[in-house]
Amino acid sequence: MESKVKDKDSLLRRLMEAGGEPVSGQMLADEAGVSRTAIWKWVRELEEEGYTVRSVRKKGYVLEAMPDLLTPALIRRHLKDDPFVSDIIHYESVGSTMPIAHREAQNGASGGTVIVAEEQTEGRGRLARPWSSTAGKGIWMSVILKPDIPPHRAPQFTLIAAVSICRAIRETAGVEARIKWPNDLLIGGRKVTGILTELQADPDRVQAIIIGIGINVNQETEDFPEELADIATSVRIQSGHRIDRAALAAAVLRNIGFYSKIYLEEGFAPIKMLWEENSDTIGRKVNAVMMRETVTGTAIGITEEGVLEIRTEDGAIRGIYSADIEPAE
Ligand code: BT5
Repeated sequence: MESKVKDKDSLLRRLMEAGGEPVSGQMLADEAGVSRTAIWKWVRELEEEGYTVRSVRKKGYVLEAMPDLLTPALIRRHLKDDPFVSDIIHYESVGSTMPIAHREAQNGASGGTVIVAEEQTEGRGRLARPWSSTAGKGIWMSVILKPDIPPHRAPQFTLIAAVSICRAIRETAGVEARIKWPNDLLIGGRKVTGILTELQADPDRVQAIIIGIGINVNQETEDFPEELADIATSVRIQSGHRIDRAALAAAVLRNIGFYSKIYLEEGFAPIKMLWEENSDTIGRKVNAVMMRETVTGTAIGITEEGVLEIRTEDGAIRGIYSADIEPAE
């Protein structure tokens, strides 16, 4: 069904739905119950937001080009009727999307709320490590989930997110990312995505899970700061073409919705299987570097709890809850 025009955003949706065909200004005005001048003003506002709208004499308005932004309208265009995303809150520039998502979750935002920014000035990884979030080049977002699960199952959502992002990158860009336990995605051995899962919980119940997702999308090599030059990559560098960030963000969200549902209905087994299939860690000899010790051995799998299992030289199996994984010689 066509969107009914009542304001600037619904006008935009209507022009998008027209798929390049002109839509008459008079018809839009009648439908919205406003003057043709009011429609023209909304068109001007859209142009200020970066849309190109052509006015074809006697025929009406045609949407010719869309800006490269992660606004709700541009992401939703690719989500269609997908039920997972309840709200998208878009910022031009923020310190980090994480504290904003925590605040929204506490203030009653529902599961499926997404905070997304074009730029982060204080993006962060685990242990407060910095996360480079160049303006307009990546997807920097936090997804709020409110599943009814006990807190010890929350880390599994990092794995759900990893599987979802792999599939989204494959669908959108046609390249294969591999998962490096627990929270990195690599392409060609370089980091393309980092995931940061945080929790609001009572002792026995999760209040909210915040999944922070950073995906390098359209950076060129020279866009990365020097310290990342040898370790980071982007989907664009690896696929050889520019990527529609809004389409990729939508694919990530759709897949997170899809796999969360499978997980909540069928348990962790299907996720574990997909995760192991996409894993860069399983079967490799690794050093798991932790605060107090380093465990060396072969990564043999993950447990139901998302714990990495390593078989050490003496044949013992060690469960690793949190570590940085390096290749071992
Ligand atoms: C992570 O931490 O990989 C989690 C990153 C999560 C970022 C998202 S963006 C949206 C949301 N808002 C935030 O503020 N954060 C989340 P960790 O495993 O600790 O890795 C951090 C390390 O990755 C750094 O120490 C750098 O070595 C490297 N790094 C930093 N920026 C990078 C980038 N853009 N691409 C690849 N590697 C990067």
